[in-house]
Amino acid sequence: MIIVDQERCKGCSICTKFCPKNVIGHSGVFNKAGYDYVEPQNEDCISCGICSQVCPEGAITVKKEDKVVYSRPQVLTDSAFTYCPGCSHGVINRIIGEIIDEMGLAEETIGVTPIGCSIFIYKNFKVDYVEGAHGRAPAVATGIKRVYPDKFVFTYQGDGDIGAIGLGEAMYAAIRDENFTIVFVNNGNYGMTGGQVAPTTLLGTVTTTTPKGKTVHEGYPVRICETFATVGSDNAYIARGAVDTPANIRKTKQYIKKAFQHQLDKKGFSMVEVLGACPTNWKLDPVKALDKITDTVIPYFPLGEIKVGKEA
Ligand SMILES: Cc1ncc(C[n+]2csc(CCOP(=O)(O)OP(=O)(O)O)c2C)c(N)n1
Repeated sequence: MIIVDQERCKGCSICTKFCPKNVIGHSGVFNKAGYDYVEPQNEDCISCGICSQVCPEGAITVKKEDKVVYSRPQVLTDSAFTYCPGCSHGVINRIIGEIIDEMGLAEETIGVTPIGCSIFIYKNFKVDYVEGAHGRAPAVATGIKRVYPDKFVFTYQGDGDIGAIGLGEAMYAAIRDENFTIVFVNNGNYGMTGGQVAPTTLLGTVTTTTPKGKTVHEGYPVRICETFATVGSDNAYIARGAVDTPANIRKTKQYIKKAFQHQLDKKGFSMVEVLGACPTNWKLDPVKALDKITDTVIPYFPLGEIKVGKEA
């Protein structure tokens, strides 16, 4: 059985796409924020938990008889996410929350954000956060981790942040084999500022700064993980996941967990890229935006572990 937090739901329809039993549908009722929230339409739920795994708002609790199969991670605050409907930042925040709960890291964690939609993570977690300037999170994280080597430190960044203005800071953290973890979200554009072209934007893509489509004039799309894999320690951990399907969400969670463990084992630099959707700036509904990741983005940015340290 599923319980939907009606006030958290933003009606993005991603749960309805993936429910294997077609249990979930729109209620036709609008919550206080103005969204037509979803609710169960029949009794066919098999408590598989997929709806809650794909929900970008952490709005669905799944129970089997009296047992909770899935619920919102404990480390998340009660406040609703402020991302746009269907934004992948929500799913990625939730996965990180699940891992922090499972690994018991809440008390030890210091998160570092730069500027971009990634910044909102600090409102969503009951852990310590420090905010750096745009692109500078890896420099700030370097200082924190060197002073507090036993704290668990991770940065949470955007693709514009890590691939353009902050490329030097991030790459030098890898070159110096700093013992913290970078998680960055590749949504193919500068999300917060309205969808400008980013280093990861695919050729031909129309953005607010490439109205005729991106060309090599703005640069070939950068495969950040592969580039970083050429520098630094042979023992670094670098992987790329995506959140377009339940299977890929689960795989991405494994990569991030592995990266976090790499840091806890003091093995040096770790980084996970997550391919996500920005439905608002892509001008697609949330379900079609996920299809775009599957059909167009993943073929250019292959998923998997890109650098697995010899001792990993
Ligand atoms: C030094 C500096 N330059 C530019 C900006 C404006 N700015 C704020 S967010 C942002 C884009 C962030 O894009 P990205 O890193 O891809 O993250 P997203 O918002 O897509 O998650 C820019 C350019 C700024 N805040 N500071």
